Amino acid sequence: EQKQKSREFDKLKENLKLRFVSTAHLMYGREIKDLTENEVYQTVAATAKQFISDNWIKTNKTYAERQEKQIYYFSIEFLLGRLLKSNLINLGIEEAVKEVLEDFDLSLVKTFDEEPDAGLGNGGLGRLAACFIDSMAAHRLPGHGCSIRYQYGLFEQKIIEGNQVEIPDNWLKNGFAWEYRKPDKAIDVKFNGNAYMKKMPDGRLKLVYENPMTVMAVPYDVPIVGYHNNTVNTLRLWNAEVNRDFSDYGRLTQEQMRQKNEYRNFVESITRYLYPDDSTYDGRRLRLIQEYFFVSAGVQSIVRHYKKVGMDIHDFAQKIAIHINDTHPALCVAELMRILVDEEGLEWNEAWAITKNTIAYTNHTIMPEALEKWPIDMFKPLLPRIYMIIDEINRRWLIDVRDRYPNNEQKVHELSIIQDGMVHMARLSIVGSHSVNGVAKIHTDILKSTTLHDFYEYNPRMFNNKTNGITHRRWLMGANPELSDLIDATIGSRRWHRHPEQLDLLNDYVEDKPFLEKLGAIKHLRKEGLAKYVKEHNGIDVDPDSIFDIQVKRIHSYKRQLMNILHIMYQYHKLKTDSDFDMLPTTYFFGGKAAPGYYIAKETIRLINAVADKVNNDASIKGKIKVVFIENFGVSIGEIVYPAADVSEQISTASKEASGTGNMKFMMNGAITLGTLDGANVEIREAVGGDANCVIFGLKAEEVLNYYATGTYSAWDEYNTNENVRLVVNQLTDGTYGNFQSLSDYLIRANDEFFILKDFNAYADAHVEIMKRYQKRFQWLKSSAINIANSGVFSSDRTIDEYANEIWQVKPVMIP
Ligand code: 26R
Repeated sequence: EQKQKSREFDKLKENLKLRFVSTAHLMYGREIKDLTENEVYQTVAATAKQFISDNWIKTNKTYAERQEKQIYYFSIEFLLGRLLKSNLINLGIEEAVKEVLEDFDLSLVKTFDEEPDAGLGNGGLGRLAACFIDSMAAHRLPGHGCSIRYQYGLFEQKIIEGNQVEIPDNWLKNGFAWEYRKPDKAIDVKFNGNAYMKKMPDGRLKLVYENPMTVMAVPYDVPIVGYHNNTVNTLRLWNAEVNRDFSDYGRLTQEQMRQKNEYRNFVESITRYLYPDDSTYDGRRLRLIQEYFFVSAGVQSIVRHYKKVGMDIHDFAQKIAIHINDTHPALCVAELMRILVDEEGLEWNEAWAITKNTIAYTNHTIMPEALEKWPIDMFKPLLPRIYMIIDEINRRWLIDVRDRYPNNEQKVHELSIIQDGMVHMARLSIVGSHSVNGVAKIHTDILKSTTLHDFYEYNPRMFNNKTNGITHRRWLMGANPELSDLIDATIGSRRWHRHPEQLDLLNDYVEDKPFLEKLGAIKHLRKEGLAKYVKEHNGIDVDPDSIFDIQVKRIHSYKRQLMNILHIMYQYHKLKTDSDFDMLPTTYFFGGKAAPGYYIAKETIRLINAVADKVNNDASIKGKIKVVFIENFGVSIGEIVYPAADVSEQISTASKEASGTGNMKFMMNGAITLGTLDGANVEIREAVGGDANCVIFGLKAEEVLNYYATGTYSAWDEYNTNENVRLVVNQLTDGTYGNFQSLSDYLIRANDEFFILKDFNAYADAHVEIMKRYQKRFQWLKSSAINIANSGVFSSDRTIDEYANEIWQVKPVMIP
């Protein structure tokens, strides 16, 4: 059998080699040895595509012929990162490609680095969408993504003199190797103009939509490759382009020319930029235009394809599931109604039943500033027909509400989709769907009891939880191949690659000394790797024998990077002034982008760099503390960072982090969580068997919510009664690190919205606990192993199975 396998492998290599050479000839007219590194990358990608396309065609054919139910996951962000390595892993040809390249004296790892990240997302929400499409394909589910082809992804972050500077992310400059433009599948999307109902001679009302502005949506399809299973699904990214008849320039007046240019500028602006805010609504109309643009194009193309394969519009909800990732695609509700009523001629009631049964909604945040609402004054002129439909949806909905709660206008106020001059997108999403879910148990509970309480009371049965997950193929097998190999060898099986819950077989080895030694050695190796990266990119020397304590995520007040750096200031002060104080050498890493207009977040970055500058250059502390800000954190840098962590900082104010997914990436790579009882941390603690294998501290969600409700927290009192807090807050303005009046004011004058001062001592104690544990090497490694062994439930494969069974009602489809 072994022989047979190696013969097949040699055949595969031979095949790859031939294709590799001929692809280089075809694309560049050159020999392999004369290709630039980027051309090598493009050639390898194009070679891989040849292995993908047969299965892509077969997959689409199977779905269409068998009229299988399809899932469409609408998300305004897909944070894919690089695709070459994950595609090779999923195709099962990574090793063969590596060896073929070696035969040409080329390195596959170097080739991977040539690929720019597809950074079409801000953070957690966008990365979740990317993990989900990977898992849907892995589980043979007919699930596709729908989004926008931004010309510029999330900005590139540079740190200049300690400050964040934003550079446009021109990720398409060398082309995107994985996309297929499909101009013949373009769709018209209409904005502006006048919409009204006109009475016809026979007395019936007919819709009139005059003078709309039409934008052409052109799809770019990206194949999403299943893991060793022939399934290739589609991520469809829409690009905005000028109308088909645009280049007709015959005989135009000056005014017509001007209008034409204005139109072109407008169209080209629609898909130019990804919005770089991770939580604050800045009221920009272009965002709403983006939302309707990709929703309308996406839903129209679904219906068109649905009819083309010969299915009956009345069965739509049995054959199609549309999932909306947060409220950004909420207009799916109104757009599907528009198509069913205006274009397919269905009665309102039937169209409404189909719409509700088709659509499901996930909420990702309780942060009030992130709950989308649009002023009617902006909405109605831009989307006149869609506004009419939402108005009608709301009129009918409020009849039900008043029926249910007679004489209770308070309820009407809370539940109305259109209220106080605003269109509320979360309310539209809930009313127009059959399922609402949160992304971790505690988050779902908070939605039910506070944020969405009135909707929960109205219809409790539609609320459910789906705890997030991450793809273990990228975040363990891809990012940490040494650990992956060790797991295979230890449990003597690779079944966990396909069934990640079987990682729990490792539980039998968590006290096995030789295994733990190897685990420790791999962690050390990965720490050396990160140290090397930091040396190259930051010029800072860090010691791989120090504790690697890491917080990487978007910079946001509620995530409390500020608490982390204040605590480092405290430790540094103790080292300098208290001869009884000692600590284990620790390297603190930070990474993450701040929204360009988010002043406090940017000041936090500036403080981290000011502290780094002082502490890293103070020889008197003998390297006990190092602080590193990793520039431009994103998916690919994450693949270097997560495997190198000893300690995973998950310190959001309890109740605020809906789930977190970085916490899962760290855990799966053997880091110990230092965190609050927030988001999925709660379930991580459960999974590792409680406090022995993670360190939990701080206020509970209930306490936090209680403080908000009663308004009884005083940062000023905390400052006056807590000397540690007083010390570090004073240092913000006394010149120790420069002037950070901004942050001092944020904490004291603005009353420390996220309880940094309140949780400060508990956080310091948690660090003491971490150091105590780290000194017992065997115990520490055992904890690390227990974290890995119990991380299987946080694979997005598990999450996706739950969505498939409990929300979408879809089954896997075998592709021959
Ligand atoms: C309205 C608009 C400006 C906007 C608001 C909020 C755009 C983007 C967001 C980002 C939010 C929705 C987000 O990313 N939430 C994160 O979702 C992750 C995946 O579920 C969670 O793990 C994470 O806790 C949550 O903050």
